[in-house]
This record gives sequence, C-alpha cells and structure tokens, in this order.
Amino acid sequence: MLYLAALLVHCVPLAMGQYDICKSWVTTDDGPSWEFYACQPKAMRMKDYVTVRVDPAGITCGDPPERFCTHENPYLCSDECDASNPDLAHPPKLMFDSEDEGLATYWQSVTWRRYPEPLLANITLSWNKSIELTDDIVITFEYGRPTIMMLEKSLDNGRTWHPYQYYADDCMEAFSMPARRVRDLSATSANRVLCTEEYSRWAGSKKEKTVRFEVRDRFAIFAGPDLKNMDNLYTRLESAKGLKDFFTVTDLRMRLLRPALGGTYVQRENLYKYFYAVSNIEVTGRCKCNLHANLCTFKEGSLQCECEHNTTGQDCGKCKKNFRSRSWRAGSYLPLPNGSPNACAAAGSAFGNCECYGHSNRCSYIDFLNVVTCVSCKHNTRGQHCQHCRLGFYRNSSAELDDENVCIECNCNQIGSMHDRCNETGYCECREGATGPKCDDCLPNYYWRQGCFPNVCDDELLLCQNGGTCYQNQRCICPAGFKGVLCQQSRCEADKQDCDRAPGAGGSLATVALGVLALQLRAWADL
Ligand SMILES: *[C@@H]1O[C@H](CO)[C@@H](O)[C@H](O)[C@H]1NC(C)=O
Ligand SMILES: *[C@@H]1O[C@H](CO)[C@@H](O)[C@H](O)[C@H]1NC(C)=O
Ligand SMILES: *[C@@H]1O[C@H](CO)[C@@H](O)[C@H](O)[C@H]1NC(C)=O
Ligand SMILES: *[C@@H]1O[C@H](CO)[C@@H](O)[C@H](O)[C@H]1NC(C)=O
Ligand SMILES: *[C@@H]1O[C@H](CO)[C@@H](O)[C@H](O)[C@H]1NC(C)=O
Ligand SMILES: [Ca+2]
Repeated sequence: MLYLAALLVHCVPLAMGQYDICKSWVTTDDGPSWEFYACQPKAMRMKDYVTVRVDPAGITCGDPPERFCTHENPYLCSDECDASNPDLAHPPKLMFDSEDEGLATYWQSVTWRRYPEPLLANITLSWNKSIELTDDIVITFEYGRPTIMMLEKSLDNGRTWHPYQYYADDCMEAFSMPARRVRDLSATSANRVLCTEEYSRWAGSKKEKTVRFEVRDRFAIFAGPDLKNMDNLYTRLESAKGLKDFFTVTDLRMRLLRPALGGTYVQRENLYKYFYAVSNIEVTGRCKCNLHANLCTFKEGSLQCECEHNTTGQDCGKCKKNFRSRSWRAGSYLPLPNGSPNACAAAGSAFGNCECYGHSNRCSYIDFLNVVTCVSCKHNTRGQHCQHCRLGFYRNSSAELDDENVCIECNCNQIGSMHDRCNETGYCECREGATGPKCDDCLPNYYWRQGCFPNVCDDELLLCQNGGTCYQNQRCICPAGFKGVLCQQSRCEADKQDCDRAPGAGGSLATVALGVLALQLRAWADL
C-alpha cells in the first residue's frame, strides 16, 4: 500500500505542468528516497499584491473638486471629480480593484488647465519582491490613451530605473527613435527596448483603450505563436545572457507624458477634456524563486518564496545555515524536462567529509598526504576547508565562517607598515615611529613625511637654541650667527671667517632678521 502511494506521487510531476514540483518520494532499487526537481511558483495576478504611488502630489483629481469633459462630448462638461465624495472620487486604488460587470472604476488626474506646461504623472508599482513576467502588462485607459508615455522598470526595489518601452503617436518626434513593433523582433533582439506607435493612436476613446507591454509576443519568438514549444523558451532563458533578467522586475513605473488629444491640436479653449484616466493595470507574473520553490505566499505585507532544496531568503537566493558545503546556485530549467534542482548540500555530504563553508565547489584528494582538501577557495579564504583568511586579510568577527564577508582586507599603510599582513583584529605591524591599526599615524615625537621620522626639534625637550624657531618638527631655523641642528653653535666659534664678515659681535637686529628671512626662504624652497 505504501509502495502504491509512493508510485502515485512519483507520477505527479508528469501529469502536471512543467516545474510545478520541487521533490517527490520515489522508490528505487535501493529503497524509497526523495528526488528533487527544479520548480517554480504558478503565475499570479500581481496587481493583488502591489503598492502604488502616484506623483507628483496633487495630480489626482478632486481636491479641489473639478469638472471635466470627454472627447466624445467636448462641450457637455457635466462630469465631476470630487475627492471628498466617494461616488465622485477617483483614487489610485481604483486601478487595481476587480471590475464588476458594468461601469469601470478608474484613477483620474487633474485636467490640463496649465497648458502649455506639460501634464506629467508617474504611476509607480512596487512589489518589494522580484517578479518574473509571464504575460503581457495591460494598462486600460478610459477616455483615450496617452499620446506620449514611457514604461520603466527597476530590478532593485526602486534604487535604479531603466527604460522598458517607449510609446508615442510619433516616436521620432517624441523620443527620436524609429517606430518598431515587438512582432518584428528576432531571437537576437528579443530583449530590445523599443518605441512603438501601436498603442498611442487616437481611435475614439471607447474603441481602443489598452496599452500593452508585449511579453507573449517576445516569448513567441522562441516558443512559437501559441507558446506551444515552451521547451525552446526555457532553453533560451537559461542560455541567452540577460534574457531572464529582461522579464524580471521589482517595480514598474508608467510615466505619462502627454494625454490623449482627440485630434491633431490641443484646443486651448477647452482644456477640461485633457487628462489621464486609468481603470486597470494587469500584471501577470510569478515570484522569482530561482527555481527553488513552487509556492509564494503573501506574508507581512510582502510576497515570499517558500524555499525548498535547503535554500532560504526572499528569492531563495542563498543556502540555509549548515547547508553551505557548496556555493549556492540557482536551479536550472535544463536538462529538459525536469531541470536541475542544484540543491544546497549539508556540510559533510559533498565529498567524503570535506566541508568548504561554501567558499569552494570542488574538493580534491591529495594522494601522498591522504587528505581531501577544498580547491580554489573563494572570498579571500584559504586552507583545507577554506577556513582561514588569505595573507593580507583577517577574520571578520561578526561573520560566520560560511559568510561571503568572512575575510576583510588588512589595508596596511604601505609606507608605515612592515608588510601587508595583519593580526586577527586587523592590526598591522608598524615600522619604527608609526602607529595606528593601519600604521598610518606617527607616535608622539615623530613627524610624517613619507613615513615617520623622529622629531628634530619641538617645543618641549628638543628646543631650538639661541632664538631659533622649530619648523614643523623637522628643523630649527637659526638666527644669523648660529647654526647646528638646534642652532646651538655660534658661527664665530665654528668658523672665524664667518665672524669676521659679520660686523659687530652679534650683528645688528636688522641683519639677524634678514638672516632668518633668508633661511626661511631656503627652507621653503627645500620643501
Ligand atoms: C517621474 O519619474 C522620473 C524618474 O523615473 C523622474 O525623473 C520624474 O521627475 C518623475 N516625474 C514626476 C512628475 O514625478
Ligand atoms: C520587503 O520585504 C522584506 C523581506 O520580506 C521585509 O523584511 C521588508 O520589511 C519589506 N519592506 C517593505 C518596505 O515592505
Ligand atoms: C534538506 O535538508 C533536510 C534535512 O534537514 C533533508 O532531509 C533534505 O533531504 C534536504 N533537501 C535537499 C534538497 O537537499
Ligand atoms: C563583516 O560581516 C558582516 C556580516 O556578514 C558584514 O555585514 C560586514 O559588512 C562585514 N564587515 C566588513 C568590514 O566587511
Ligand atoms: C593585534 O594587535 C594589536 C596591537 O598590537 C593588539 O592590541 C591586539 O591585541 C592584537 N590582537 C590579537 C588577536 O593578537
Ligand atoms: Ca478599476
């Protein structure tokens, strides 16, 4: 009976869609055990999990209440937007509600009262989670589509933004780009960012309401018109550089740059018919879980993968603690049909008993020593188990041994230190006179000039004599008539000629001053 159940479970992956199952309990000649597969969550309606932001402040209509007209009925301006009246308000959330049969609900902007100043609005959608698009993004505009707009995306929760697609009734005029169609793209250009005129034409506001970002057409380049050959698409997603990332987003932004005009010109005498109104934004995609999860749940306000294969993190982007004997890897769609799980392995299971703390994927057996050792330790580690830091690095005390940041560079000052190695707390070994963790400071009574040198003079112990002044601890500037390191020597005593040339015993005050000046000039010239 147990055997039968196992057999039934084993059949499941074949019966269901591709990559739906992460593991199954199978019976082999060696007895029952788990078998693991690359797996991904189902596609979902992502608008149910989004947070939206509309910019600039005050762009939503109704505060103060405002009248507007439509292009169909430009002189019957009986419609009203009033933020304080629920029946007449048009807040951003109406872009994401479910449309019941009947009237559309929509977000609406203020009208273009300020023409010719442009009417600009940004609608930013954020998921705080990487999403892989699986179908077209469809934006539905009531009362006409914008004549110029742009779609942008972010892959890092809104820190950086990239153009995704340009839309205009005249691409050349609006963006200096030639108009293209996604259907005309080829296998090598499937991830090209282009400008299309297909969704900006005026066709009567009731007739054509949608603006698309065509995901299916791009998939069809590889999978055929009905997306029947998904194997080919999956193969491409693994092998073509940047293709997977092209369909991955954490945020989307619609930049609305010019509303529907309903004709060639803007009619200045009736600006109440120009505005944006969006009734729905459909985004279909699946959580990106790196092929390590088939479930994605909404927890504490964010989507999270339910990671398998002993991975963890919001996107299953790292190995669980104690499962880091190999570096983390994403699962792969290949080889078809079940892919490779690339599961994280428990310490000790990779190769005999060789643990590499996730810094190496390879172990090798050294015959004459009879040991197994990790090969090519990464992250600046070394040692049989990649358990030490390379020379010139020291152990990060706040990082576990299997952390990528486990080794920190010593960064010893090249001149101040003996070598570029440091002790376990990051202290370098300093040359004479140097100090500080990195040996980039001097001890008291030393001065820095490409290394630390003992002071020649100072204001305490090594005083310049006979009225000399200490220059940057490096030398005494002596009055005329004195010389020596500390001006301790009279020129008369040292050299009779010097004495003879200088009239008067010590010379006049003026000549002393001039002498000091000359010495100072020479000192500056030396520097
Ligand atoms: C819209 O977002 C872009 C950046 O993506 C920014 O440069 C622009 O100023 C924003 N426009 C408005 C009206 O907030
Ligand atoms: C984003 O998701 C992460 C992980 O689930 C969570 O810790 C964080 O609080 C979320 N941030 C926001 C702004 O919701
Ligand atoms: C993950 O670890 C558990 C033990 O905690 C083990 O039973 C399971 O087989 C491991 N899964 C994979 C994919 O390695
Ligand atoms: C030490 O490790 C912690 C934990 O990974 C990391 O946050 C920190 O940046 C590391 N310190 C340095 C100096 O790299
Ligand atoms: C590293 O060197 C510094 C300075 O000499 C010393 O204070 C520290 O105790 C040393 N740390 C270790 C672990 O030896
Ligand atoms: Ca709606």
